[in-house]
Amino acid sequence: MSDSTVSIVIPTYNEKDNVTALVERLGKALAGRKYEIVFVDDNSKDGTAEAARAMAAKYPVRVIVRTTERGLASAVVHGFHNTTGDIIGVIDADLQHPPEVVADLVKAIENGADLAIGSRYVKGGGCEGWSLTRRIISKGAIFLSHLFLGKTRGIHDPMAGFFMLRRCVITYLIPFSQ
Ligand SMILES: Nc1nc2c(ncn2[C@@H]2O[C@H](COP(=O)(O)OP(=O)(O)OP(=O)(O)O)[C@@H](O)[C@H]2O)c(=O)[nH]1
Ligand SMILES: [Mg+2]
Repeated sequence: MSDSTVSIVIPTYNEKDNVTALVERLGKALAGRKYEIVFVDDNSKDGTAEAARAMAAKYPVRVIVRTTERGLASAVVHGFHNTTGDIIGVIDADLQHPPEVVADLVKAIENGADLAIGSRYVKGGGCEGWSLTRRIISKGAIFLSHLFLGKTRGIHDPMAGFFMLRRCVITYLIPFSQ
């Protein structure tokens, strides 16, 4: 599966200052692989979409701007529908999720996992020196549960999501017919 294409979905709302560094760091993490980066921007007023589009000159970046719908979870699902990769990932744009870890998550999928989840920083803690397994904790899972299991949506959570999965995992859950 090492020849697989990786699609990274990035939901954005007012992230102009972060998208350039994010794409550069993802580009390094995924160097030598086939990949695409799909931004789903909800009509940010700070020029996020333009800054992301500017990266398309040098990186495999596409930018989708939604004007009639808003919201993180639906932006991610919208992104999923606009990917082509066998491995699909989601990362926040605000650099709270280290883009370098994407390489580890891809490897976990290539080594047989259906889903690889990275946690982001924990307040008062930190994850320096932690093993990847230790870092793989609940936040991404909570995000996924909100996405796919409507009844969990009432639970208050920042809805952070940093994960990667095999395409077949979501084709099972979300019909891709559009
Ligand atoms: N398309 C889209 N993206 C969003 C929306 N809200 C947040 N985002 C993006 O989703 C990602 C996560 O949002 P954050 O605001 O960082 O959420 P968080 O990490 O839980 O909260 P903070 O601790 O404040 O950073 C970021 O890339 C945001 O730009 C939205 O309504 N639409
Ligand atoms: Mg954040």
